Amino acid sequence: MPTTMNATLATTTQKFAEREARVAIIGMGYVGLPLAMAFAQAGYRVVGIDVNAERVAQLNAGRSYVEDIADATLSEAQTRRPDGRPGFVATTEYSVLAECDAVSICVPTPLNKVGEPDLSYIIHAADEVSRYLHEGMVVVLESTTYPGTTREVLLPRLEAHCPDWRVGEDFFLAFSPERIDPGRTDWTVETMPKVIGGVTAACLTAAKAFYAPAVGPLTAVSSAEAAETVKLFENTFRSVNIALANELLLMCDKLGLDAWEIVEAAATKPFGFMKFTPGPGLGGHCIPIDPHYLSWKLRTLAYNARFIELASEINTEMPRYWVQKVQDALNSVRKSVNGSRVLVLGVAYKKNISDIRESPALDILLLLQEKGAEIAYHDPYVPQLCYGDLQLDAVIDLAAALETTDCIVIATDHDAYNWAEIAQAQAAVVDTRHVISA
Ligand code: SAJ
Repeated sequence: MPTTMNATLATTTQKFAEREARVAIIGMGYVGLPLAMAFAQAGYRVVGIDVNAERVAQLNAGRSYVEDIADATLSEAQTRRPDGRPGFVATTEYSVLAECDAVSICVPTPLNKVGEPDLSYIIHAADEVSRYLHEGMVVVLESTTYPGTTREVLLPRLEAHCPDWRVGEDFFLAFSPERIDPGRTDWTVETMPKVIGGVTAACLTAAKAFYAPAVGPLTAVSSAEAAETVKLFENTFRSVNIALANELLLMCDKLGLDAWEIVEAAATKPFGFMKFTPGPGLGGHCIPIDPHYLSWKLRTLAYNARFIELASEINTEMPRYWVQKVQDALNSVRKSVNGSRVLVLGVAYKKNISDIRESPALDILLLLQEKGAEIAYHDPYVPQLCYGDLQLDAVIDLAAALETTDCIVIATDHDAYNWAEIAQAQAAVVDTRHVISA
């Protein structure tokens, strides 16, 4: 009945407007915790749900494990509110959802061993939410996923517990992609423009009312599928352009040109160009993964997303390209890789962070190890490597290591490095970031 629907929607939006709402975030990671802090800052009562009891205990003890969230920010969110009600609290208990007016799902969406979407985290969260779904509740999925997930995977699970309820009338469901970039300070969750799309128009209205007080300017799109696709397009754009920069490097090898010189000069064009640089390959938990969610979905629709596949092929080939450069560099001083000491500088997937997920430096180390090199690494942010066959402690005395190694591979251009000092070393240098030869 339209009046019933409007009454439910009106009640829900009113709660957000008056900051009377209690909201939950599932997944206290690098996306969920900053979002929880933004909701608390906006005046909501916030509860963070995570399956990891240790993380929950750390948060409740006022200790943040997310680099972008200071303990002080966490403690501020935890202080008792002006109305005397407790501020942010973390828990492993999903039952708290019974008293929450809204929930954001910020759980991982990795690829499985055969490179297909792994929705197990989303499905677990959806099943828990559905157990506590109640009238007027707003559910927003933030996890990066293929177009259709919100409507085809989440919605049926939410409806399973309340079969006679209707989405957009009795409860509301939307998708809003996360744009958290760990370490970035110029754009934060509170200022970042955010895209949002509802399963129905009423869902969009409810989700916007939920998010508007806490995040940057909202851009509404026509559906949850559109919002899911926006995120994948954003990150596919990066993967394809990074691959183009890497292929420029391969082409410049054949042409006898310096690819970085070409990129820098092209970047002087004040319009119609966006700078990307060649590198060791494609690391991180977003760019190497997200495009495959899009290409996987299109394969189910009998379409081959060729740009995505080609970009992945070129980007994943780069570690092998750079190991060949090591081989060439050692060969030029009549040494073989087998038995030579090779020092890799930087194993994080990009500079000035500690995250090694999908880092191409790890592939370079593994390939060198396979060829018999005596490998070592240094990274001011990563004291120890436990990654499959790579069980290594970082070298401590970099100066000494530089003097005794046969070849240096610059894999991550952390600002902490003194490149002039490194350039003085006797060893051959393979510079995947063009910081020495700059
Ligand atoms: N890379 C290159 N050449 C480039 C740019 C990047 O080789 O020109 C490499 C990086 O070293 C890294 C990988 O590609 O290994 C990914 O780099 P990235 O700059 O895309 O860093 P990410 O993975 O942290 O991407 C995040 C994304 N943020 C979100 O998904 C919310 C991405 O959308 C951002 O644009 C990006 O940060 C950013 O701009 O820093």
